[in-house]
Amino acid sequence: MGNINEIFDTSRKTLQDVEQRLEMPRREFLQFCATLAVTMGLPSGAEAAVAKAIEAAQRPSVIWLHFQECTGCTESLLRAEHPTLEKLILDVISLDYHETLMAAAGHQAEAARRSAMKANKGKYVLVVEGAIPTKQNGIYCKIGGQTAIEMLKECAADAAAVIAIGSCASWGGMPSTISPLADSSPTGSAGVAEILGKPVVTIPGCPPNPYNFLATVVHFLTFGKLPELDTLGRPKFAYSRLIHENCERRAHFDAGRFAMEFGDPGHRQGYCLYKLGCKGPETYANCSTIGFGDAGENNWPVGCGHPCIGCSEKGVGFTKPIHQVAKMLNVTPPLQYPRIFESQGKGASIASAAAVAAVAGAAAGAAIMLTRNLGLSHAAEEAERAKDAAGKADAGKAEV
Ligand code: FSX
Ligand code: SF4
Ligand code: F3S
Repeated sequence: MGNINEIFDTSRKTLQDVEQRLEMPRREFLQFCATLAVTMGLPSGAEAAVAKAIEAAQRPSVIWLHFQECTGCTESLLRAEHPTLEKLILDVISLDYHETLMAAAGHQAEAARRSAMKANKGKYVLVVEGAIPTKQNGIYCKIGGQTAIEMLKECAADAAAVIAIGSCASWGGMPSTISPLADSSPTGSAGVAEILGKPVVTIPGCPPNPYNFLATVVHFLTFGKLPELDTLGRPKFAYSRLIHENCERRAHFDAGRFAMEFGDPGHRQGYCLYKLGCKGPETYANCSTIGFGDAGENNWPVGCGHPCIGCSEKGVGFTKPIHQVAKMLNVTPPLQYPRIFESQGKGASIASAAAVAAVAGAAAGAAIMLTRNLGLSHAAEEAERAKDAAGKADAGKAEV
């Protein structure tokens, strides 16, 4: 990766300039910088460095490729508001090639890509959206006469950094789904790192949260380097905690209160979706803490009443059946959670098992207890449902 001073002109511009460019009040801009700093897990006060970097950034050239995907990654980036993310991103970066957004088409577009690559050799950021088909030498995705494999390799050769946005580009995602009747996906879809044979930054999710992408780019602008990554290339600030650890329904899980069917009383009261197949317990992402878009609180799959399908986790999303229950990777509730009393739940409470684990550190024992309790709780709820049904039947008879 190049040195920040070589990549960007760090001469200061004023906040007023930014205000005008973004058509955004200064206070809103600074609030936004603070949000990004918090998303990145930076200490308090870091928003000043973020604001300074955005003020001074001389828009690094970005080449954005699209392969096998639905364009949801780009769409989610363009749908965010307050401030409009696209306004900010288009101010912070120079988007020199993006098939969905650019006005140019055909040979003109390909010429623009090549000239941006030549002018910014070694300095541009390559963003890849979509998986890369590998079967039959990659003929299932061709742009301007080149296969996706060829175009990716050509563009990655002189890039300062490569970012795979979305689950498709990160590890194959939805196009890599394998039918039970086959032993590989129809087009042999692969992720960017697999094709390039080297690690890249990955921002998985289908689509990924736009703030995770923007925070990664702004980290690059602020510190001249990428944020700390895990072994799968994911920024640790966004993907180091399980969704289940910070889920708003977690108290219901700990108390053994589960929705058993879509639309049942538990579902309507916001109970935990574990038994409907929620993959939050085995998916690392910050969906439960930052939400999506700006439509208000709880704007994420579980908040809207649908189990997490693990769209950002390789081996879970698009691999496990949606309604199969998740594997529990961690049984201990976060320390900040208030104690849940057994009497609030139905059947034996998971809280008791989790508390044993927290106090005695007996995670293995707690896991056994937890498994038992999930079973007991399920049985208790089934018995309750049977009782309710019998009650309704009796009431029906009485009315006749
Ligand atoms: Fe779609 Fe992106 Fe999913 Fe894939 O997101 S939202 S199919 S991750 O590449 O456009
Ligand atoms: Fe939330 Fe899903 Fe965990 Fe339940 S299982 S607490 S809905 S993440
Ligand atoms: Fe995907 Fe689950 Fe988040 S389905 S968007 S990883 S809540």
